[in-house]
Amino acid sequence: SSTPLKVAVTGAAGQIGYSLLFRLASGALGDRPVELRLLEITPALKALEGVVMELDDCAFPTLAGVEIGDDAEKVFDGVNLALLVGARPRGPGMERGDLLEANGAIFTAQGKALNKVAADDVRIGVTGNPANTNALIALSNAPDIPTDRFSALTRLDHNRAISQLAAKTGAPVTDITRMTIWGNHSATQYPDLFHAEVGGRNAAEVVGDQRWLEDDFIPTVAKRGAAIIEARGSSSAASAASATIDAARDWLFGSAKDDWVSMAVLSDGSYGVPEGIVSSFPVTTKDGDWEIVQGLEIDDFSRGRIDASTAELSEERATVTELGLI
Ligand code: NAX
Repeated sequence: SSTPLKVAVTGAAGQIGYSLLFRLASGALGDRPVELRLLEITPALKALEGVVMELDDCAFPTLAGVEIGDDAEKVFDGVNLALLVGARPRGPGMERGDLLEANGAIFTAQGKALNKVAADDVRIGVTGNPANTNALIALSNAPDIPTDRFSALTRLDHNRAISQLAAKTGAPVTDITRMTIWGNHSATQYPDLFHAEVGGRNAAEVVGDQRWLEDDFIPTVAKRGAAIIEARGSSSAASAASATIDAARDWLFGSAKDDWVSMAVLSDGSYGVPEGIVSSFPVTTKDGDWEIVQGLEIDDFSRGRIDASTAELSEERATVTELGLI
């Protein structure tokens, strides 16, 4: 269809936005023209105008239009895809509860606005941290939008895990399939090599080194964000934008045959993950829908790791429930 896909991006004047917008505008989601709807807080609108000047200057053939604003109900009007990137970073002296509360205000308002004005086919991806619980807050405040239209980003963790496994085994990234991130997009996340494959062979067996898996692979993937801040002096932005695009593209157009992706979605109780939290699972996607991959065997090691991360999500859920955000 040549009607533009209306894509909202929040936090559009931020670091991730600076990479994400140019990819979206240049056709990362396909040949269909894209209309960008960019939401920022009022003090960032001037900077955002500068970014829009640069978007104009790229003369992208697939960019059908750009609108910016600080009013979610206007910006989200009729959007087919909403990428919620903007969030309140953790400031000095802020406790975890303070962070959940500050973001709660953002994601309750944005959930309500999407509920009111988004297109019937809207898909909503949350990148802004704490992403899983922000997605839970947004979906809880959008009662007319089916809950399966919301997901939180664990694709960056997924891609990081693929890259680490490829480096360890000497295989190209294209040979790595069936990677899974379970749980929270946080240091407790569990990147699972027991179901992943390298050239069709079980990854844990190919690696053959439980110590590397526990002491090297899992912490490297889980703490990669901190390592990038340490090296670069600011947090991962281009890779986060790239993962946000990968996640949206696969959601809308489908995951590869015989493979799956990681997405944080509202748990239906699969694999003993408590219902009512937004947790990362292995999922296949097709035509804008996702399904949790069923029937994987979970050994004791994986069980412990999954339970630890989902317990953290249950605690976050309890906190935002107490705060009256969901
Ligand atoms: P920046 O601080 O550069 O940009 C965030 C932008 O959001 C700012 O321009 C700010 O004005 C805007 N904003 C704040 N409140 C808003 C609101 N209510 N409505 C609209 N815009 C609002 O952060 P950046 O590096 O771009 O990261 C954005 C978010 O992604 C952060 O929460 C970050 O923690 C999170 N990340 C999530 C990742 C993931 O894998 N899920 C990885 C990368 C990143 O750390």
